Amino acid sequence: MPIKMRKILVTCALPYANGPIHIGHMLEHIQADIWVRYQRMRGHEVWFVSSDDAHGTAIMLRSKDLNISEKQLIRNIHKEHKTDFMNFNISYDNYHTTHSIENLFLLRKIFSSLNNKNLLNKKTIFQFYDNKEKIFLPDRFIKGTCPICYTENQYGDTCEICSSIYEPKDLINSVSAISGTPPILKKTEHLYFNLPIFSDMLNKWIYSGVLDNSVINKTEEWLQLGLKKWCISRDAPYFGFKIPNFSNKYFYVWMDAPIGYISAFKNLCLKNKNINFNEFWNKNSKCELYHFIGKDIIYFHTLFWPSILEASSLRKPNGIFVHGHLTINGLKLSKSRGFLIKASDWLKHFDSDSLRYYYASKLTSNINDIEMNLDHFMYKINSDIVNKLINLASRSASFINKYFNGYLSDTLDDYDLYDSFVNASKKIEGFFENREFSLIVRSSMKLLDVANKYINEKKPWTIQENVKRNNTLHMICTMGINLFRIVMTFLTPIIPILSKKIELFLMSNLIWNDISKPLLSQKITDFPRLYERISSDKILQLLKLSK
Ligand code: NOT
Ligand code: ZN
Repeated sequence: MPIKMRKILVTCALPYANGPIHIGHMLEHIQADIWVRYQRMRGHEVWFVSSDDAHGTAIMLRSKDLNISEKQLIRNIHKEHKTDFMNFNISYDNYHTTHSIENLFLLRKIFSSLNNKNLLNKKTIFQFYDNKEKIFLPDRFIKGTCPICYTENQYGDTCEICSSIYEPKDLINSVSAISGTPPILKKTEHLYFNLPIFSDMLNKWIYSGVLDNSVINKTEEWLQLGLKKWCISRDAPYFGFKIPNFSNKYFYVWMDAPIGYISAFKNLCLKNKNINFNEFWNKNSKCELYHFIGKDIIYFHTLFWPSILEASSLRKPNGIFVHGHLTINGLKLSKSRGFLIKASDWLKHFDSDSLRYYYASKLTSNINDIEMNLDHFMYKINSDIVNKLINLASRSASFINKYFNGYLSDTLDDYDLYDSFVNASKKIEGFFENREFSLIVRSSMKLLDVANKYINEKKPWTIQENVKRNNTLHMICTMGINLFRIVMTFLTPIIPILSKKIELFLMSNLIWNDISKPLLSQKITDFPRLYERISSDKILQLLKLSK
């Protein structure tokens, strides 16, 4: 049955251009990529974009450390990030940067909308200042003792130990993280966006089916506390875009970062003239827009972002898809504690499909953290991919190639069983749509158990030598290949590289709408070596590298 073609724009949060992509970032890009690949397989028009988040104090300081210009730093990092995403087969249509002409243009446009609607006003405040380095300090660059639990060495906005949120002025014995000297309070003028005016709109919007319940709950808490005006300016020195007619002031990185979603798409439209920018972004757009993000940045996406879009007469997203954070062997990934596995290091030991598969086996639509246990990872890959999936194909293929010249039979041994596999697609489609990837993995493995049991019971290897060329053997093995083909089609968005290899082996593409028709009377190739078992040695090597 033909389904209605949808037009969908999908984004991932923009990684900061101040360090490498690690496998914690990759969780989100893989999650979004699986969803995107599935939608493409269903015949929808999908555009998948992201960008480096190239502005802010952290990037400015990092470039100082490295003794290169900010522009050089973000250029180098952009190249690295693009390579990492390509190597994990994240199928971006465009991976742009917020330090771009499109982003500046859109920022200016949105800024003038906000101005025209009188949504901005200036206010003089006192802010912490590093008098040695001559720089105002973002909350993250003030460190001190938590006023609630008295743990030392905590950030200016939150305590990592007791999770309290406080004002930098409440920190005890605070020092600048840049110079180590105690900060002073200094007067400065800033620009504020009138967020509270959007409270009513937000109070309706969050219940309009765009957020999952857990995300609604978080957002409700903030709304009930009451929204505050949002400061969108920063003092020089800063790396970012300058605010027109406001001397020495820059747009706060969180002002131009979300606009990066639009500008990455704008840049794509410049390269591909068949895409109509306005069709996707006008206020009444019928196209769909989804943002994949981590739970640490819900605030920006459920409060600021819809308000900025509303204020600029642009469309709002149809969904904010939020995931939890990654922990590895029970540990939080953390730069400061030196425990990070870089995406590029992962690939020195394992392939990209293995990580994609493992993440899929854990991903759901909720915001719980995702624990990666490396022994479990090894077990999962060896038992699911090698023992169940590859084994089903290889045992069937060996007979087809040995006795039937590589040709599949012209009928199946058991059409009822075949149909039951085809019918599983309905359930799987729902799981993909709703980002219940762990259920896809689980259902696929159940199907493989059924298929392997079928082969075990038919015992093709015991069929007498003299009847080896008979029809029964031929149909049993063709059945095995066909059941494998269906499950492999379901898994294609998750493990695209293995899937490509399987297409070569089957001499036929894995197409969602083709599974109802079995693959018959056609040639397959010799069964290639498809997958290496994972050994505990490799896990140890990876852990050494990440310390
Ligand atoms: N660079 C940010 C981060 O937390 C994400 C920016 C996402 C873009 O890593 N934003 N919005 N809204
Ligand atoms: Zn604390």
